[in-house]
Amino acid sequence: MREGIIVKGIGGFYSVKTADGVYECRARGRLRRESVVPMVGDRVHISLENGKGSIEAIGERTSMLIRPPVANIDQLVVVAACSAPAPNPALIDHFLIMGEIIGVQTVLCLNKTDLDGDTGSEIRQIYEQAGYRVLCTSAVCGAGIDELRALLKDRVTAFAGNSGVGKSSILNVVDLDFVLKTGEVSEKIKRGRHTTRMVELLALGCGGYVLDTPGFSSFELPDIKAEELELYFREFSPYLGKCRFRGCAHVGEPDCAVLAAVQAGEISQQRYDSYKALYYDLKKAKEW
Ligand SMILES: Nc1nc2c(ncn2[C@@H]2O[C@H](COP(=O)(O)OP(=O)(O)OP(=O)(O)O)[C@@H](O)[C@H]2O)c(=O)[nH]1
Ligand SMILES: [Mg+2]
Ligand SMILES: [Zn+2]
Repeated sequence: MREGIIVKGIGGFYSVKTADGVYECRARGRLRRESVVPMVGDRVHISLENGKGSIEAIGERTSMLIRPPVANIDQLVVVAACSAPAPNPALIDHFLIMGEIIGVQTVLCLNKTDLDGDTGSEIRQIYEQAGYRVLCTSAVCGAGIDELRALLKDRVTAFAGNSGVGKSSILNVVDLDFVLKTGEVSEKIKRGRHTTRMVELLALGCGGYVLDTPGFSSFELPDIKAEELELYFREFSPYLGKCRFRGCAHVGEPDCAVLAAVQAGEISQQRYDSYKALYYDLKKAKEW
């Protein structure tokens, strides 16, 4: 019996990386009968017989993403570009909320600092104030790449962010053995599709794995209640329970502690606006 991690899965075949190489495996009938479907990221035990590998057991999952389907991520890096495409705060917040929901360490990476450093500093300030670690990178001039590599070492990290922000480009400079496809933003918008498609964990030369998640140009709201949303804006936490009304939604009620913090500059106006927009979206989704 060998231990490994599923790095890729296509049509019932799984590539399992073990200490002595990658094996193509199928799931044992027993697993299928128990309707346990192996996922990329699963820690598994495999057996080998006549060169054919079988997944015998799947370890308990510590985290799970549904789209893209991947298990046991221990870190999420949300990538945004300082320019081309312009940063989209609503989308950044959406990905950060996903990180809060699945409960993994989440870091914001502002790429393309070579194009517009000022926008980078502004956004950095907003998200550092909100309590996130922010890295500023450039796949072109190499800024911030050493810091990013240190962050990825020995961890399993998913990269998320809209199409064209440079996820694949950054990974290609983090690990020079990577040859991920990258594309021109304008070309992609024209053809209306993403450069990155397959769900695959890539082993880093320095240790650890990364998942180059395909970009999202539009997104679905996470499956949460509007009333829960306050829990996923981490900088709101010191103020929760301090509003005049129990069950205050922080969208304009009198004596709201969250709104007071916004007015005092302790919570960024942009994050608050993002909260309100998402709150109303979630409310509406529920009514439907
Ligand atoms: N100036 C500059 N351009 C960059 C940088 N990083 C990436 N690019 C360019 O941005 C474009 C998109 O980069 P990709 O790496 O394909 O973006 P992606 O996030 O992987 O996109 P999807 O795979 O579609 O989700 C390419 O033309 C890159 O050369 C950067 O730091 N600075
Ligand atoms: Mg890509
Ligand atoms: Zn309130």
